[in-house]
Amino acid sequence: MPGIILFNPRSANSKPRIPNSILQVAASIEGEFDYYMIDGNLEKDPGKKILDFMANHDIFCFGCTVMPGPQLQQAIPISKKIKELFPQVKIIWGGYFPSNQPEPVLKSSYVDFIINGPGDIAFPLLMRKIRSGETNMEEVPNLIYKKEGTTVFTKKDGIYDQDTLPPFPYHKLNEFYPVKKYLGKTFLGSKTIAYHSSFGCPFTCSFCAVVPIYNARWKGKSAQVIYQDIKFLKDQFGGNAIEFHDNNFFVSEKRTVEFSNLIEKEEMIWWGEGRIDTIDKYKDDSLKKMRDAGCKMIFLGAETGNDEILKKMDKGGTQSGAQIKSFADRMARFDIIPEMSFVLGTPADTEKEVNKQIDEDIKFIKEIKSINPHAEIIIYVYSPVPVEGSELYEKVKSTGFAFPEKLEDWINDTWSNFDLRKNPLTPWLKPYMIDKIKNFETVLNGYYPTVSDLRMVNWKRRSLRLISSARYKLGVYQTPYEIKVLQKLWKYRQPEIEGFYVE
Ligand code: B12
Repeated sequence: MPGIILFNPRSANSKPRIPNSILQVAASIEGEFDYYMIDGNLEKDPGKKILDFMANHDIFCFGCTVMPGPQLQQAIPISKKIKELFPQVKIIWGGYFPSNQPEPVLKSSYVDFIINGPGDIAFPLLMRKIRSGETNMEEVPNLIYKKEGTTVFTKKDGIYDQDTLPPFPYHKLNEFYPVKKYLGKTFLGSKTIAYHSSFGCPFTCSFCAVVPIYNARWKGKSAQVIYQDIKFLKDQFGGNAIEFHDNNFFVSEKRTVEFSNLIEKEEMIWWGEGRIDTIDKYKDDSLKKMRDAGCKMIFLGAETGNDEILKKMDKGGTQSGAQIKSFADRMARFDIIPEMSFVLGTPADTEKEVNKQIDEDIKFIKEIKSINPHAEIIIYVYSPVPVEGSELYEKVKSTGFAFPEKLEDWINDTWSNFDLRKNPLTPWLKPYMIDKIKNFETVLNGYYPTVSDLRMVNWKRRSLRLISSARYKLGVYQTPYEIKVLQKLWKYRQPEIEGFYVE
């Protein structure tokens, strides 16, 4: 039976983790279509593997998951080559990049269809229509494609009831790549499971790529279903820790506590992403239960200590600078590590204002560390996402900022680092501002090395702290080469770039 290739392009210098994007897509066609999973994180030359496979098998569709950033380095050239050598093969892209940037993707003329958001219903229906030679795709939900030069967006479905979706075909993945290979060592455990238990987020922060796709909706699997899946991965493949990859795992206190009650006896350590104002509403008993059940660290979007800017970012909810500080203190009392991410360098009317805000955010971050020295700090530089109509994005556009219109331009030197949110080259951010942010980050990571880098043994931590202390205390961040040299020598890992996986 003609088959489908599902491709997970390589993510930059990070250890492979369970490719949930293509695994969930595989679940939607399991038993109906033959499919082959190819993971760029585990293939020396995935392009050659895919083309050889197509030359020797009857393949009618190539499905590729694409996040912005390094995954484009493989997704673009491989898709282009396939269209050249196998023009009859339909190329379908899904994931955050094509969903948020459909025009350059479809204008490339080698991507036929984009799955806009969840593909659980859209993909099997699209496959059936393609197999039966149908050309009218209007009834396929969550689809974007070109029709006589016009971009067609079909009806967007609400988020599906996650408990009703088919189980992930881990057995099938195991045929292509041993699942054990994906359970890497992190500071959470020696066999860390990457698991995704919900879609979307109830909030509309205007710097977040989730918003244009899910529009403040959220749906999650029940605690029971999550527990069953995790128990299966523990018993079958020896998983002993969990990274929840949800955009917002902690939306429901009831679900979190229910899951904690279920997972506690399994003695697994886990990490997930949540909101400060949501979790701050949790009862002390709930936080204690979470900690007792293995919740060690929570990734939290703190963004900035400036309430005006939180408002401009449509952070919504009740989050404030004062709450971020009190929450850092509260988390210390429950021995849960708050991993707070900050977004520096948002646009303002004058260069002076942009620079002043960066100084304030640096001062605020140091306050958080003095309140809770165990708080982990992640620093991002604001890189625009197309949240049309939001005050922030309108401001961005007014500065003349525009995304590349040509797909290949997204992998040229200028733009390939754009989405890493480290140096986005936005018009209002001057190079000296980026240097200040990066130098502060170096000194901060020198004085407080991340707990997640297992290779940073104590004597290395103490040495880094020693040489960074004067700079950190005096606020002297220029040219911190002595710290950089040691961080390079000891291959210091930043979790936001490389994830937690060390082996
Ligand atoms: C796991 C993950 C990673 C992993 C890599 C995972 C991998 N694929 O190997 C690591 C840690 C390496 C990583 C790194 C980065 N990531 Co990341 N990552 C995620 C995360 C947390 C989960 C993705 C996932 O597995 N979701 C679960 C699956 C089931 O959902 P899904 O991908 O949405 O898939 C569904 C649909 O989208 C659709 N679909 C998706 N793909 C496909 C393909 C086909 C063929 C079809 C039919 C359908 C389809 O159907 C699926 C089922 O319904 C997401 C946030 C999130 N919760 O989704 C961020 C996220 C995608 N990453 C993000 C970013 C920015 C990055 C980095 C650039 C960060 C950095 N500064 O370095 C790097 C670079 C990545 C790269 N390109 O190499 C952003 C993207 C923002 C944007 N502008 O679009 C996100 C959205 C986080 C955020 N909230 O901002 N990431």
